[in-house]
Amino acid sequence: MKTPMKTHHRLLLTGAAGGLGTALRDRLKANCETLRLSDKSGVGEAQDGEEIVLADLANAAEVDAMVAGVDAIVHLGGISVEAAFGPILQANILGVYNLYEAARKHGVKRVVFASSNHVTGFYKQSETIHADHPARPDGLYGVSKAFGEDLSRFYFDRYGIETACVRIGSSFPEPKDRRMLATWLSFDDLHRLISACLSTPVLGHSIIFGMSDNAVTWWDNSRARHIGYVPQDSSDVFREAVYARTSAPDLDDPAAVYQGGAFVKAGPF
Ligand code: NAI
Ligand code: 15L
Repeated sequence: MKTPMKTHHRLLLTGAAGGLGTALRDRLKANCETLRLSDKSGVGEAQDGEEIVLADLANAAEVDAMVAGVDAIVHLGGISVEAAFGPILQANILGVYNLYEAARKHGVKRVVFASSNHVTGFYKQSETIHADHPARPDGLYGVSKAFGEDLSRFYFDRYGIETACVRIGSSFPEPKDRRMLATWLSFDDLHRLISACLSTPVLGHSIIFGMSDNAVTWWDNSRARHIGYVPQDSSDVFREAVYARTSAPDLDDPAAVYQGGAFVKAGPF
């Protein structure tokens, strides 16, 4: 992969101990002089080019210290699946507010926010949607990501903090089922997408669906061409293997009808 530009001196990665944080940890060092890693715990020792500032996103003072001195933020931290409202409120709603307040106070002007396809999970798998379609969250998790998208728009309009809301599809080593043939985002493409968000001259407040160059797709990224993201991977190479190990979808099952898959019937917790 072409080496990305070191566009930032000190870049903050939240959720660094999670699945995507772990996948991006080495990759993002190419984008900055120093990568600041944060999570509640579990990031291990700092390696070359890294520093660690642990923080609970729900704790405003800890988040303030986590953000102080960075030039840009890749915000992955938070609850990443459907869950009870209490933890979602703390990590995703209060957490994203604390993050933007700290960014405002410390003059951070660019954020890449890990939003989710579950902001629009109640559109059907037979529909193609783009960034201007209204949110149709498929659960409290999706609602919390929609809140993050709206909050970041407010901080752009009022304070000029640019944000890319990346509605990540399914970012795993391989697509796990037939739905993920449409939603899959390779780790390398995720890094390409974040690099594009960090380096594009004018980001503004943008919504982009995080997907690889999959033949089957429900999402149209034509409103985000200014970001300059060009995916280079595709789920298509996994299609035969996925079909061989999975059965045809039951079209009476909401998980097969809606884009959010099983999330549309998860909970209540
Ligand atoms: P993950 O659950 O593996 O990682 C999330 C990290 O956030 C964890 O390390 C956790 O400790 C941390 N975290 C949770 N609550 C926290 C708090 N209160 N304070 C500080 N840290 C906290 O999730 P994954 O898969 O790595 O996803 C990363 C981000 O991308 C999440 O925001 C998720 O919603 C989003 N996303 C991921 C997708 C995927 O396919 N992996 C799809 C769509 C969105
Ligand atoms: C998400 O938002 C989740 O974080 C991830 O675990 C996947 O389940 C993904 O969506 C998906 O829709 O496949």
